[in-house]
Amino acid sequence: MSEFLQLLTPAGTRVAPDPGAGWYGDPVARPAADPATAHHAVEQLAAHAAELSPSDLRVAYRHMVLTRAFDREATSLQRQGELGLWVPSLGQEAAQVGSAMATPATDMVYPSYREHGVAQVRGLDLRDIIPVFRGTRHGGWDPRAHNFHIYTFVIGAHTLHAVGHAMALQQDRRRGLEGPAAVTVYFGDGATSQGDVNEALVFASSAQVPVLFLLQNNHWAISVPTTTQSRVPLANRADGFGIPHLRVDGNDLIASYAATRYALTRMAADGGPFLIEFVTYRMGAHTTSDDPTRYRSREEEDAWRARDPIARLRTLLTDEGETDEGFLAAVDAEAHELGASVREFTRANAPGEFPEVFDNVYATPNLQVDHERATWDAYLARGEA
Ligand SMILES: Cc1ncc(C[n+]2csc(CCOP(=O)(O)OP(=O)(O)O)c2C)c(N)n1
Ligand SMILES: [Mg+2]
Repeated sequence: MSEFLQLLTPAGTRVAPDPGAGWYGDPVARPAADPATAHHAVEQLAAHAAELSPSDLRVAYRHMVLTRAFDREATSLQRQGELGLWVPSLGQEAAQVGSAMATPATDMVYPSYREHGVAQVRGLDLRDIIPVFRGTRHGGWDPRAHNFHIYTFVIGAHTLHAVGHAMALQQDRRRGLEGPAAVTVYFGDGATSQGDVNEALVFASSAQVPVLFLLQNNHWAISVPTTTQSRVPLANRADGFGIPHLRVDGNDLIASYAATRYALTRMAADGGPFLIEFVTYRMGAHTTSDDPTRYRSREEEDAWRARDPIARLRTLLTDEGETDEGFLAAVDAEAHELGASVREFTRANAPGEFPEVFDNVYATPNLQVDHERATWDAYLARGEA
């Protein structure tokens, strides 16, 4: 029985879903859903994997390479003192790009703080992430522009926001209003120990709202290993909440895409939540303030480097004759240009005044916020800032 769903091996070879299905969990087979058997899931997952055309795979490859280039540049910029902090996504590109490519543009996405690959797929200008880490702007971008919420640094808090959002969608639907189908939320292995995340799972299950929990198990919560967070695979925890789940090779672009498509399709049929655990690895430091050599071995890092998500997809594309030197070189050139443009943007990026910090606190006018805005305006007017 396989540990997780894999459709593309580290050697870059396609494989069929293993019907042993140790990666599949369904504590409550709901009548409205598809016949929720592991066998049925195998067929559906294979069908979703087949949706990815060669051109889609090239798009995915490009997203992953650009994300990595952006991440590498931002890491260097922090080292040069241009950013206060950076949170690397290195190694998690397949889980992020695969799941994001499977998510409709109309569905709201709640990232945590490491989802640069999801931002890239949603169409955010990646440079918009920079001011958050340079300390020049609050939030960073308009969440409505790409249905991509601002980063949340308070571990797990946004899982509750996502569930609340999904409850609103459910209410709209009951009133006969058209709207997006689901909400997705990204969080980490460490976050699963947080009260907020457990409350979010309870509320999502009790209210049966369409929220997709996308758990990136990158094996570490700063210096605490996943094995300390849980004695069972994290996906199995969803059983206790009555939430169906999949455990997926998060370094496998095809499995990450297919699993997300499967989950969203099933949620559309039965309305309830779903959880996917992406088993991946944080190849970089937790943040640029962290030194992973203090708590993990070189052997462990090397073992995961051999499962690199980008190399795996490049091998597949090459072996299937779906790419050539021209395409690979063009993507590399674009990545190089992105790095240069991020560098230029960052160095020129000055602190803003971000008056919008007062704008989005409440939907309607609020006396306290009005007072705070007036105090801030008066402070600026005195010229002491
Ligand atoms: C509520 C809260 N508690 C503690 C922290 C400090 N903190 C920042 S990141 C982190 C670990 C998170 O690990 P995980 O959920 O696995 O996500 P990863 O960083 O690995 O992506 C902690 C404890 C925080 N930001 N918020
Ligand atoms: Mg983690």
